[in-house]
Amino acid sequence: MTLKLAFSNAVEAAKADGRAIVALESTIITHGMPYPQNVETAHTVETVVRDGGAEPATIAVLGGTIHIGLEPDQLTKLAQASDVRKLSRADFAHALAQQATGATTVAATMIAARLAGIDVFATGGIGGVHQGASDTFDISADLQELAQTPVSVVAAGPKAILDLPKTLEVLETYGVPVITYGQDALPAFWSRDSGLTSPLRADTVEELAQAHLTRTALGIPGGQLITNPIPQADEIPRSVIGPIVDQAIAEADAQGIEAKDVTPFLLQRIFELSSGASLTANIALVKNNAKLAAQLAVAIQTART
Ligand code: PSU
Ligand code: MN
Repeated sequence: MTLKLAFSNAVEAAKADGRAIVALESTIITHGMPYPQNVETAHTVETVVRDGGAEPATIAVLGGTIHIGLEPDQLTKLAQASDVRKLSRADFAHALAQQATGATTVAATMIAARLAGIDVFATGGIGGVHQGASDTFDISADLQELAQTPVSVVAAGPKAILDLPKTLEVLETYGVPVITYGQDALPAFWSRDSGLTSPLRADTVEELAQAHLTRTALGIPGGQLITNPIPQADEIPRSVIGPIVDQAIAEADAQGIEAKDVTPFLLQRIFELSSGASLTANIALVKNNAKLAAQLAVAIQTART
C-alpha cells in the first residue's frame, strides 16, 4: 500500500532545492499549550527556523493524511480544534486507517520525519519515565522511539514532571546519546541545571552534526537527544517550579489520571498553578531549540554535500 503523505508547498520547494528541513511536532500545539498562545508559538517557531536558514515542517495527521509541513490555515485550524487525537507509535497506523485527525507526539513525529527524510526535529520537552513509574509503569514511547529512529531531537531536557535519573538510565540502556549543548549539567526544561551531570556534552553545532552522521556510518539505529538549556533570562528556578510540579502530580494521582492523559493534565495544571509563568518559559525554550535545530540541520546538510 502507499501511505498518504502530503508536503506543504514550502517544504516541497525546500526538498527540491536540497535545503535543510527541521521537523516540528503538533502535540505541543494541541495538548501542550492553551489557545491562542499555541498557534502564536507555532508560527513564531516556524519563523525562527526560517531565520536560521532551514525550512520548518510541522507534522500532523489531517483526515488520515500525514502532513509534512502545514499551510498557515491548516495550522490555525488544528490549534483551535478540540477533538484532536494525541498520536504516538502505538496508535499512528490505526488513526491513519480511520482517516482520523491527530497531533503527533515526539515518537510519532520522529516516525514521520524519517519517512520524509528529515534528520532534525525541534521540540520543547520529550516524554520519559514518570515519577512513580515503579508502580504505574508509565514510561513514554518517546524513549523507545529515540532508540530506533534516526532523528536528532533538540529538547530542553527532561521536565521535572519526570523521574530524571530513571529517564537517563532508560536512555542509556536503549543506547540513546544524551548530549547537552554548551554545559556539563543536564538541563531540566524550565531550569538550566537539573542537579545531574549530562552523560555527554558538545560545544559546537559541527560536533553535533558529526555525531549524527557518525552513528549512521557505524550502522547504529536510533537518534540522538540533544538537551539545550533554556536561556538564563527565561529560566524558572527549581525552588519555584518544584513545589508546583509536586502539587500537580499529587492532583493527577488523586484524580486517577492515567496513560496518555497524564502529560497534558500536568502541563495544564502547572500552567494554572504558576499563573502562566510555565508557559512563558516554555515558549522561550522552544524558540531557543528551534534556533539550534536549524543550525544543526544546515550543518548536517553541509557536511553531507
Ligand atoms: N512535554 C512537554 N510538552 C509537550 C509534551 C511533552 O513539555 O507537549 C508532549 C510531547 O508531544 C511528547 C508527549 O512527545 O507529550 C509525551 O507524552 P507521553 O508522556 O504520554 O508519552
Ligand atoms: Mn505515558
